Amino acid sequence: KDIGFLGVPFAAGQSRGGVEHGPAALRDAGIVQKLGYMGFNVHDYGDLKFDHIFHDPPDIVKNPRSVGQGAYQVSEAVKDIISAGHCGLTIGGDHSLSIGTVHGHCQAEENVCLIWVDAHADINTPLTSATGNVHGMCLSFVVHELQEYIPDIVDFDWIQPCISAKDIAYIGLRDLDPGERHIIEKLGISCYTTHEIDHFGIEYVLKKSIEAVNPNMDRPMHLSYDIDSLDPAISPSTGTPVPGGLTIREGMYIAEELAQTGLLHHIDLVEVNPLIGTKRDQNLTIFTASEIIQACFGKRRRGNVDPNYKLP
Ligand code: DIR
Ligand code: MN
Ligand code: MN
Ligand code: MN
Repeated sequence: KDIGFLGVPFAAGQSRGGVEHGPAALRDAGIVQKLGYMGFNVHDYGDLKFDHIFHDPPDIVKNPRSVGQGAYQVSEAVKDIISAGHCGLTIGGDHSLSIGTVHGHCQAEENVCLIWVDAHADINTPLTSATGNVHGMCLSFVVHELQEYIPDIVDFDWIQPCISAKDIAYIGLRDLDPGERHIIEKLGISCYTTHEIDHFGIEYVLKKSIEAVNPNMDRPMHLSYDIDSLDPAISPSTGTPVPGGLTIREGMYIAEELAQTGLLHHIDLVEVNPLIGTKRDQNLTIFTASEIIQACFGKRRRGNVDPNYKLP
């Protein structure tokens, strides 16, 4: 498959400036070229442009018009990328953009399942959220079982719920709000927190997570990778860091194993904020993100065989 690359310089789903510079930072680090060197044809769809919305007072969520309209643009773009037969790669931007990527992916093909790698569950409803930040609610808008709990919000009316609780597998969670814990429990969503990773090990956790959503390995998979799933020691430049995160080896293992399934049809890499921390923090976070992305597309720590290699 070719890669359809899309930058999403979007920040209205949370309250810290800078996350809109994530796509430029990863482009400057050469991510498009690196995927090219790996042998992929990369179709660069550019970075989305978002109109500044001058009048966007908070409703039950912050920046409702900006997020609602922005996520719609993302959805349309991802629908085109997947419909063109490419494997989608969206670089954020804050995680509210995944309302659009999941929605667009589900418009383009059926039976999508979702692996959500994050410190957070991002499944608050607008009414359970303590912050009003949509990046902590994105899943609630697309999950069928939660629709009766979602109030009307301006510019969110286009969203068609398209995912069921049984289609979601969480990995790496460690900061859950009470409403989120309740939802995960009540809907029976597959959830392996860092506690379970400590207990069982990443190999078991990943195997069980894949089995939970894709037991017959016949469904297209959507991977939503929040950089804050990783430990702040290796990804400090993010808006809501949580201590005790995935090691780089656990993060790489998840990416490498999912790549080997051959079923990843779309990948989000979100919440890199290149304005947070020192220059070292920023470079480290961008490097980590770049390595994770390459691993998601098949780069392996053991090295990849080059069929054209000739011993000198
Ligand atoms: C918190 C934090 N649960 C909220 N969520 C974050 O705002 O709903 N998500 N940081 O990425
Ligand atoms: Mn092509
Ligand atoms: Mn997230
Ligand atoms: Mn997060």
